[in-house]
Amino acid sequence: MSNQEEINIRRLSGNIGTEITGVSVSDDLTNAAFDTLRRAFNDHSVLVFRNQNLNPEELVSFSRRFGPLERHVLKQFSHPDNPDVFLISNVREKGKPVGAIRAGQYWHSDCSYMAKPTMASVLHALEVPSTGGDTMFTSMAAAYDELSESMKALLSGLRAVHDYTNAWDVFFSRVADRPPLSEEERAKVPPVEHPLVRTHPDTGRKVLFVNPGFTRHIAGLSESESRALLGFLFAHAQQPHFIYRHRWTPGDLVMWDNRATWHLAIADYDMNERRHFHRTSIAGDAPY
Ligand SMILES: O=C(O)CCC(=O)C(=O)O
Repeated sequence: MSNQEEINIRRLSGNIGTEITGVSVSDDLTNAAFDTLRRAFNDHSVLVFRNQNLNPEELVSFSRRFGPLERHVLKQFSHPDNPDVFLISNVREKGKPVGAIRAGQYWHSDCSYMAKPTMASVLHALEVPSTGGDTMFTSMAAAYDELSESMKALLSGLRAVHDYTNAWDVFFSRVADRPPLSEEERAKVPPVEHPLVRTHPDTGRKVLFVNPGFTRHIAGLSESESRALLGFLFAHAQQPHFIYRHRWTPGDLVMWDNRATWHLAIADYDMNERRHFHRTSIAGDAPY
């Protein structure tokens, strides 16, 4: 049993991320301990736990404390024994990838292309390359806060279109190992519109809610206006002082708030070395 008194919280950078020690997430967490984690999650957007020895069921039951889970549209990459666990992996068996290969090698917020985007994602590292393969996280709440009042006024009330197939246009079309979505998969993820600035339902903070991976354009603007404004916002949010960069060790468990962050998996490792992760996704609400 992990309880509240043992939990230590250490911030990892000025605007985002905190490391939690004194908790084994496979334990039966007391309500008070869980409340401490939830508060840290809302305050810092990214939680890092080290040395977590978890099987898929334990990962699922920890994740469920935060809310109901959802399953990814790419069903073929579910864990064979537990469909709530999604495999992020470059491992191949009989020539075929066992998990989503090159997942998230571009800035994005998970499933922003759904009417109710994923609230949080939990990623557990099982095998990591000897060098590289870090994941970066950026705070979209801090990025919003730093905009001028005039820019905030311009953005207020705008809506943006998010589309999963945009990731193929901006990224996957350049790599050989991720086939396009099937017609059936496409039909499950039609483009959706969300407010460009959303209010975080738990903290009340305003957050920029567009991302390079899945945001196609800003509704009501011309193509060139939309490109220019998104280009500015994308560059703004990638400034180093908004970012925490996580260097993985096997056993790390990192969870992030997709309502308030983007992340990017850095593709600088030797693809012959195994990088194999388990992920769960906690369902979210429609942004407002
Ligand atoms: O592999 C990673 O580091 C992150 C993958 C990713 O983008 C995701 O799980 O959403």
